[in-house]
Amino acid sequence: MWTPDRRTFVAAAAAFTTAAYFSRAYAQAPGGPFSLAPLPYANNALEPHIDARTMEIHHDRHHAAYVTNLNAALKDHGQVASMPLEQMLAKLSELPEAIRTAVRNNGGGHANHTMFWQIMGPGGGAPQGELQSAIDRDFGGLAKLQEQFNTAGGRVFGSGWVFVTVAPDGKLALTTKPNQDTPLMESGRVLFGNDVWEHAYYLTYQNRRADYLKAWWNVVNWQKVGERYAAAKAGKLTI
Ligand code: MN3
Repeated sequence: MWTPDRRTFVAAAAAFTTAAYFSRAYAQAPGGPFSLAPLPYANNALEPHIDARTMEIHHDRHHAAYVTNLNAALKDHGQVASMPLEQMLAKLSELPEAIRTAVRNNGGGHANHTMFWQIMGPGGGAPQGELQSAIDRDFGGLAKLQEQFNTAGGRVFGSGWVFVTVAPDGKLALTTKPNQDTPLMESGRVLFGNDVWEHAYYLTYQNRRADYLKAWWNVVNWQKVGERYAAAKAGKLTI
């Protein structure tokens, strides 16, 4: 009979406790595997560029609805529900047809907004170090990136997003997606992006999307974008 020595036993017990903790945390999550994290700053932190009421409605209602609807879609699909979100989105075509559209719209919405809150903040700053070099190399500088990004964001017809993607080798590229689609659906990685759905700007800017796109650069958290750039190059960026 195999008898574990004390060290093995302690490690196994610790692993068991950790596993038990996580399965309990999962079981207690109301309604499913995904949850809405609070905004990492106050609703009014991005004023005057994005007003507090817009942030409140955008996070507490729009993003919350994506999470609720994603969990509801996954309710009877435990195997899909256990996948990390980025894998779920990369394998959309392999998911059961009954939940594919719901995962596309709500899983995409959850991933996009989770990224979006994270890459904004008061204080802004400027790109530094390797990120700054990559922007210079791939766009000819921050001003040119902003110009191309704003033009692309302005051209999104109806609702969608404008993104800067980052390849494993650090190469940056600009892309747009309709609705809640995301480069994650092609196994790409998003460095940062802006939401050009009307709900993101209408209270302050009404139909003036171009003004919103221009003002938005004041609330980009370049330190966080730099951290995402480093994580992407290390193969550790998820959503
Ligand atoms: Mn939105």
